[in-house]
Amino acid sequence: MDYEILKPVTEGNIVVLTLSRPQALNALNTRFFDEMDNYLDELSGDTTVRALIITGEGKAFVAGADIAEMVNMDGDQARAFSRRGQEVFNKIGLMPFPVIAAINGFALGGGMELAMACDFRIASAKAKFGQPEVSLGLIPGYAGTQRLPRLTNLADALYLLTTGDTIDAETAYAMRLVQKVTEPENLLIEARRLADMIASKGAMAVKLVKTVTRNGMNGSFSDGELMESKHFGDPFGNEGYEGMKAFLEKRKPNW
Ligand code: CO8
Repeated sequence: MDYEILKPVTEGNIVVLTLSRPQALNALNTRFFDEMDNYLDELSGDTTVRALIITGEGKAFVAGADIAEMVNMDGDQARAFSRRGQEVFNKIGLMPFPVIAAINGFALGGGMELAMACDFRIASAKAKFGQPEVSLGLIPGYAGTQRLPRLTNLADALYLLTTGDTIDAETAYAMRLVQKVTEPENLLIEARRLADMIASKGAMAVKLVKTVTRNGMNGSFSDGELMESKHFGDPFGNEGYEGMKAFLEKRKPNW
């Protein structure tokens, strides 16, 4: 597939994916979801990749779903567009390596939902966050109502969802919506630092720990424990032996 909106650049074992539709502040349209769906499938099979950083070109990370496209939809089309977006964003959680949102500017509506679907959020001090759907007479459709209270808390989530208020990066940090706030010029450096730190660890262990932790959040504690024990055995006999042997031999692991 030819990509019009996605601009991926591979830097060693890290991919920086820039969403590039700056004339519409990177608003999410059908074309974006088709490209992202395809690209995530492509990337999940690439064993050389150890982390994905998603950022936006221009003054926005993403200013939401494409209002010009949505205005022509009926209820059923809107439901299908919502479901499609949820499916594509869920793929981010299934990627076998961490996905980091490097939020350079506006992350509104669907843009904040995209950021929340990632594993980590690093924000430029210039970033702005909000779920302004109610200002349009709408509600979020890409799981914002579900992820926001899980990442923050019920009252902060309901505040953002019912007022449509826009908050700055420091407020988002205080709500635990973002993990770090940086000067704009350091945004990609910090995202890269986090990606490199994770990329230096065992690939299989990182994949397993992401899967077990994410899946565990959706079930009971005891089911999560069982899943953890089951996967604890997986790295034995390969990557785990190398990591443990390296420790005992006082050397760096050769993954
Ligand atoms: N959709 C389409 N076009 C957009 C969007 C958008 N979400 N946001 C900005 N644009 C376009 C503008 O229309 C404008 O186009 P043009 O130059 O042709 O007039 C261009 O981008 C630049 O935008 P502005 O001139 O408005 O830039 P400003 O710096 O003045 O303002 C803002 C920046 C504050 C970000 C402003 O653009 C804004 O408020 N945008 C809309 C934000 C918003 O409401 N987002 C939520 C959308 S709804 C949503 O995301 C629901 C998700 C779930 C959908 C479920 C499926 C049904």
